[in-house]
Amino acid sequence: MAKEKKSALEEKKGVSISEITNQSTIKTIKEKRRAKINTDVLVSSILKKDITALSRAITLVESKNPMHLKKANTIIKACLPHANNSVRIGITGVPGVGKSTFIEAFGKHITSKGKRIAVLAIDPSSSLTKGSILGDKTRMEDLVRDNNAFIRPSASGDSLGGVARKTREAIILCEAAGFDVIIIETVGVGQSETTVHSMVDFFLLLKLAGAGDELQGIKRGIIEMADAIAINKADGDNLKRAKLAKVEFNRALHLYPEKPSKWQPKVIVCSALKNEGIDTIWKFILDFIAMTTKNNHFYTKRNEQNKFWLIQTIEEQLKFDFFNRSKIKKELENQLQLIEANQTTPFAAADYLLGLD
Ligand SMILES: Nc1nc2c(ncn2[C@@H]2O[C@H](COP(=O)(O)OP(=O)(O)OP(=O)(O)O)[C@@H](O)[C@H]2O)c(=O)[nH]1
Ligand SMILES: [Mg+2]
Repeated sequence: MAKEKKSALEEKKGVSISEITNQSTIKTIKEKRRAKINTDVLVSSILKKDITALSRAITLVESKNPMHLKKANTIIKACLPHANNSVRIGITGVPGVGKSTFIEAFGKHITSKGKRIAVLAIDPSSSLTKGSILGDKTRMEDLVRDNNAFIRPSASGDSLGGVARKTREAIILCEAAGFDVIIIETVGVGQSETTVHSMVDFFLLLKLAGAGDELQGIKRGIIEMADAIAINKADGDNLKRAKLAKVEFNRALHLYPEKPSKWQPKVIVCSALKNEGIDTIWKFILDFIAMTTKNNHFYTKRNEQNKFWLIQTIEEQLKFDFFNRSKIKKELENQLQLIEANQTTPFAAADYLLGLD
């Protein structure tokens, strides 16, 4: 086909095959150079704190196009030596608890201290609802306009693992772009809190004061993960209930074994809407960083997280490669039918599929 094209062209323009080959070689070299220059330019722009370049790089990370992913990998590799120097904070809480309002107030507080903040989100439902960017951006109006803040809506993806990987890579890019504080927000759904916990230094749980039974209906694991619990909407009529909830949470937290960080989780009441208690939370975070860098837990945890992500990435990749093999796709269908007809067992079918080359 290519040959036919070349001879047709040859006829038309009267140029030789070798000339054409040379031209196309030059073209590929040029393309390669352009691709290289693009990534080089993007990296140097990111390092110069250029937000547009950062956004473009994150878009490459999130792309499904293999060429884009290749570029993304090059960029991440180049950014890696400039990463690792921010405070990573995870924020979780049920829908409506006030995460966006909180992040707006918290973000403004951080930027008023002369620091730069990036907000990323992991939203397990985003592939269905197309993310909550609209709501977030209107709730974070001031922060969106702040030059020292960068807000990126949640990546969508087929699996939480896939989305998480993109977020991990976005963290690296944001750090290379000189952000001092990175917030990873998630809605308290499914496994997303655990995922966020595995990529942050400090984990903040936002809660609402309920009608007494504060500890009911909360996944035990989340409380165990929290470095601080902020009872939000502690304003107006709600203040008294919020304070009662604080006592109850404090009591409950003391029943948990000591954390490896030796940090005693804090409980605080706050009002994101009225901007109350926000400064105290930032102070807690600074205390936490000071304490855990001193006792080395900060670095140990980041190392542990990196090891965890290595295994996690391999697992994801293996799974992806396996299920995308055409032979497996076909044979899996057959095996599923055999299972339905009671002619094989899930274990025998798995053994068979795993044994295919
Ligand atoms: N009274 C009071 N209302 C608040 C406070 N924080 C948030 N709200 C209100 O609670 C509602 C939900 O706030 P959001 O910030 O959108 O909550 P969210 O957790 O981001 O919600 P999702 O994005 O849906 O998960 C809004 O109407 C806010 O104005 C607060 O401190 N006090
Ligand atoms: Mg929100």
